[in-house]
Amino acid sequence: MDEEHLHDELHVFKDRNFFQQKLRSFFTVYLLLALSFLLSITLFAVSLSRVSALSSKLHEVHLQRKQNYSGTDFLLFPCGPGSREWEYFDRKCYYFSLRRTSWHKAKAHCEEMHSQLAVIDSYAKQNFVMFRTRNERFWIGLTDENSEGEWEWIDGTDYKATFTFWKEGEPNNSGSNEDCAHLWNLGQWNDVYCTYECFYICEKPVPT
Ligand SMILES: [Ca+2]
Ligand SMILES: [Ca+2]
Repeated sequence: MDEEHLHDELHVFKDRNFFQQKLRSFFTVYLLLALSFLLSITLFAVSLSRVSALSSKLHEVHLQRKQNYSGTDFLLFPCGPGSREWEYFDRKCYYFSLRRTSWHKAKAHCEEMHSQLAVIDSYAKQNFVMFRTRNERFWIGLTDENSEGEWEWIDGTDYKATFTFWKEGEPNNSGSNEDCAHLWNLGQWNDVYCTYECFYICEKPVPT
């Protein structure tokens, strides 16, 4: 082997060596990239499963709370935890207004709240409302606007067949203009003109 040939051989060997080194470093970079890709995929999958586990846990808690409402919360707030101004009595919910208004506006306001002016059809109910109203005047759902002297409960309850609690001498249709009933002194009923402004009682069934 002459010197020139040896030199050439050395050169080729150097080139090959350089090429192999380059290849190795490329391979390392690709391996690292692939590894980091795998790692991110794994992390993503783990976090996704954690999020879904958390959301199903939340759903469970929400369901439990809903079920609890029919238990303890129902005993504490039978008229609904979101409507604490409603008071429970004998399977119904009652609202005692804080503002005075006419009978017709009171009727409309009760209807807006998916209820009606109270129909006092028993002594037990009368006892409940008169204890609560304490001599203040409160409209009830009783009127003789349609026909003078023919009293009618707004829900169609038969007036003649049910309990009444008129004050002595009432209803007297004073001034020929008293067509709406309210609770008066000691919770006794009085007829007064319908544009008179007083408090009012709304009632509705217990929400299911
Ligand atoms: Ca009248
Ligand atoms: Ca009267």
